[in-house]
Amino acid sequence: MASESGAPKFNKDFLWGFATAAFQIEGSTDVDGRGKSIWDDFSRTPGKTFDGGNGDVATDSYARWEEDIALLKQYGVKAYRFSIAWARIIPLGGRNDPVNPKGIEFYSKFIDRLLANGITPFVTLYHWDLPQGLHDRYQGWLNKEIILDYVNYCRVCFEAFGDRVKHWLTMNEPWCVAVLGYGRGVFAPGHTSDRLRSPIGNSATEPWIVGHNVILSHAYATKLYREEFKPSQQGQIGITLNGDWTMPYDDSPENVASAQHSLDVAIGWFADPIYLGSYPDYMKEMLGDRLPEFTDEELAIVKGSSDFYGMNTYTTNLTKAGGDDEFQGLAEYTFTRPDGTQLGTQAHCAWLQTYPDGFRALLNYLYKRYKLPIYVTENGFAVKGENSLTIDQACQDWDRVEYFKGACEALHAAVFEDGVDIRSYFPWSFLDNFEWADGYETRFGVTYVDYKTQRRYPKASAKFLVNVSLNYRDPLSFVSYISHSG
Ligand code: GBH
Repeated sequence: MASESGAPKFNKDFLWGFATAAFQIEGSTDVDGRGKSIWDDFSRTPGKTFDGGNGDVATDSYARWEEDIALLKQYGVKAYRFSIAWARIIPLGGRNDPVNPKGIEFYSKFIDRLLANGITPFVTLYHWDLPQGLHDRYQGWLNKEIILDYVNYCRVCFEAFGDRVKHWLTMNEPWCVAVLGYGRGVFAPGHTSDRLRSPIGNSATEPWIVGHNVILSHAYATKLYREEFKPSQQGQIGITLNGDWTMPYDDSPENVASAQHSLDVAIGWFADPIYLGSYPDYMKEMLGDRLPEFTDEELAIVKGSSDFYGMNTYTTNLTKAGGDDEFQGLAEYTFTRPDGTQLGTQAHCAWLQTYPDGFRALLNYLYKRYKLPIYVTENGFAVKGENSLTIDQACQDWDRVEYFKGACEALHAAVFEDGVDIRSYFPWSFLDNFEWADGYETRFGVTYVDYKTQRRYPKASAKFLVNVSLNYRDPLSFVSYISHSG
């Protein structure tokens, strides 16, 4: 961001921190009046998670919240991104269902403790844990009804916490909600056309309907916040989208076009209506009348409904035109270059390799296209085979350090060389935790969690990031710190 003297610098309120999500860490699923979420039974169903793991205990953070905050304080973070479990606040989910005072009390004391330790709460209202009650009542995100229930839930949160929370994220990664939950069927509620996987679902229609209802729910919640809460509470509200950089596999015209097509579906599906006011043309062509339409009145509420660009990003894909995957814009992804070399270091998950230049390129693309300050709300790496190592070995997570080293250099270059206005960096994740369909097999934490004892052990990557966060303001010491570590 250009300063008065013209030299780019980090924003004075830049937030360093770590991120988590309620279902991945809290456990205590049947405590203090919490209702069920769609992930409760889904994760308990045989075959839905890689190792059979579920969310019943996770990192036990509902019980160990004080210990967690003490560790965040020890790390010296300026902010912590966490999510609120809708079913703890309104156990059955709906606008006429009772609010649970114990749920309010839990997050309220949590927020107070963060603030008492000088840590800014950065709150996600929805990170995939839909109340089961709403799924049972009317099929959850498939039904427009949900807009009213989601907005009511948000109102309860703004009223209860908005005096202290100044950073709100309405939704985490709508692409994942729609595609993984209702297209591929790998996340709750597991709808898909693949009848070997699920008796219910239509992957050709449902994801587009779900995405549409998520956008509207987000937009109406923002409208509510801006009209009734923002004038007194003075906070910011926006959505956070997943999205990875794409590069054409080679310079054939089809492959060059495919890189933009995949960005149009991975990111533009949500970002274009929210920031620019319409679905991408490529999606309209690809989907025809399967893509729902906004009324003029809705569009007026959707356009401009995010105060900033919330960015979750992990990797870069090489794209080739072809295949039948509409969720990737009819492109195929690979990490193998035409000469047979790999793009970067392979993570534990098949979809993730290290590629810092892609992070920098994506920051630039998003800033140019959507023209808003960017909050990086997730970025991280799972070391291959980490779960089979001893605790000591796992804490020497040099591939993760290498990943964050590259990411911090890219962040630095985007700010100081490219002039991108970036406001936060939240590595994923504070702790190893329940990695959705991967169960506990895949570890993303900068802190190792021994699930037998629930003890936490800082990994080398935590120490690296803590040191970077102490040095980032001065471009020279930042770069020299990064290049002398790891
Ligand atoms: C984030 O999503 C989530 O917000 C977080 O909860 C999670 O723990 C973290 O990542 C680590 O996974 O096409 O089926 O191969 C990351 C975005 C988008 C990454 C979809 C995986 C490919 C899935 N994800 N992507 S698939």
